[in-house]
Amino acid sequence: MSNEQYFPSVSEIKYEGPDSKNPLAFKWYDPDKKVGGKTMKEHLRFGIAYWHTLCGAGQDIFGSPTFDRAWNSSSDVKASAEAKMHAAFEFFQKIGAEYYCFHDADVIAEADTLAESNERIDFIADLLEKKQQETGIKLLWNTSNLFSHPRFMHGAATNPDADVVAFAGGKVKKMLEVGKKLGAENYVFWGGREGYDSLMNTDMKRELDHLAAFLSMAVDYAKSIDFGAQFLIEPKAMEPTKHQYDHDAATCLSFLREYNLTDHFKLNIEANHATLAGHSFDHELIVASNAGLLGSVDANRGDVLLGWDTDQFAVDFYETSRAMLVILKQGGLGSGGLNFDAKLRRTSTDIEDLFIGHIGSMDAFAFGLLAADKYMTRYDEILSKRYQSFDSGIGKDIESGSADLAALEAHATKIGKPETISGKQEFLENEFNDVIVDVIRGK
Ligand code: XLS
Ligand code: CA
Ligand code: CA
Repeated sequence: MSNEQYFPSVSEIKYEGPDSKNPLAFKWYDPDKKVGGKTMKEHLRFGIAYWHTLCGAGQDIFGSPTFDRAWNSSSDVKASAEAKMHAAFEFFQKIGAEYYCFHDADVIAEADTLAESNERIDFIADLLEKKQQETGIKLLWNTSNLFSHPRFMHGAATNPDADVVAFAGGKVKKMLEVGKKLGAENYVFWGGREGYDSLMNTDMKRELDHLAAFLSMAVDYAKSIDFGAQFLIEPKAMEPTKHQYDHDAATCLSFLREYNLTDHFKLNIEANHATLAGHSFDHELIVASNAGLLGSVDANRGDVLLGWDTDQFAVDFYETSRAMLVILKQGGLGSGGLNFDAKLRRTSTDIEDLFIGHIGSMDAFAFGLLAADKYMTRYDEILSKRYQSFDSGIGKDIESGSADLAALEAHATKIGKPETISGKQEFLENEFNDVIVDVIRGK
């Protein structure tokens, strides 16, 4: 089975440039092209999400699966995990992604007991290790699914039943070991069902204490097995619970600070989760980045009219350019990357559509990188000019902490009335559009 081609109609995706009309070619993502001293590949560190790309079957809450995937045809647990893995690596290689990400339950079906699930995980982890060695493809991050099984219906780390918390802990322990074995560069904690629907049955304070205790145990265990991956919390405002505890970047930062966890965790910012929280993607990125804690990105988008977690492929050049501006400004994502936590619409049923979706997003982020790189100097100039009154005089005293209210009063009395200064928002928006047009024109 290992040499079977699951995507026979598609060969390795190549860069053909913006004039190409080939839907199975990159128009902007030119992996070895240098942008500001690094190649596009080094900047973007693309990762493929196993759960959507390999496990997604096109079902939604109103309808059954619509995708017919050859690797999902076996009813034998191990045989189907192996087939899915071969399809996965064929896809990763053909699309040219350096990284992938998975939950334990994505790579092999869970069993009823922890012991049996772990035995299954060991089986597939050995095969994944071999595949990684054969192909050079690396693990951006792994994680544990603590939300799909009915046992987690009241949460995992915040479950009111300590037995379930223990079960969740056992699963995380195993996945930390797997992360170490497979050289994961990060480990993600997305808060699945950590949140609540009603305060009638929820002791929020106690649940948050439990969440912090759980995460501290994970930090300690990773240390004890010498697993050096960067830990990441992934904010999300709602879905599946009404109020997720990891609501947005600011809420996560406050939680990490309250429980002294900022030395061990950074944030994994997802575009669609930003919009669920009522924020823009670049807002969430910059909140995390300002704290020095922007670790990685789940690259996707929502839909303004639908308002739920649609996990669509990001294709809006304006939005990816804004996002890449924040990422470039902080000097890149370090051990993080851009993971396509994105799925096809259930009506996009062709096998080629899987490639087309990823190609579009890879191009959109590559384009964003070019636009952000082009705009960076101007952006720095705009911001430094706007705040230049803090570079000397009273502004400098305010920033250094040497001013007091009496000094402010004396200054205000002396100047009489501050000048009216335009924020120039429309001018800057138009200018940013000009940059986008310049990149399109190859200028
Ligand atoms: C769900 C999340 C999830 C995490 C990983 O909404 O995006 O897929 O990224 O558990
Ligand atoms: Ca995500
Ligand atoms: Ca999502």
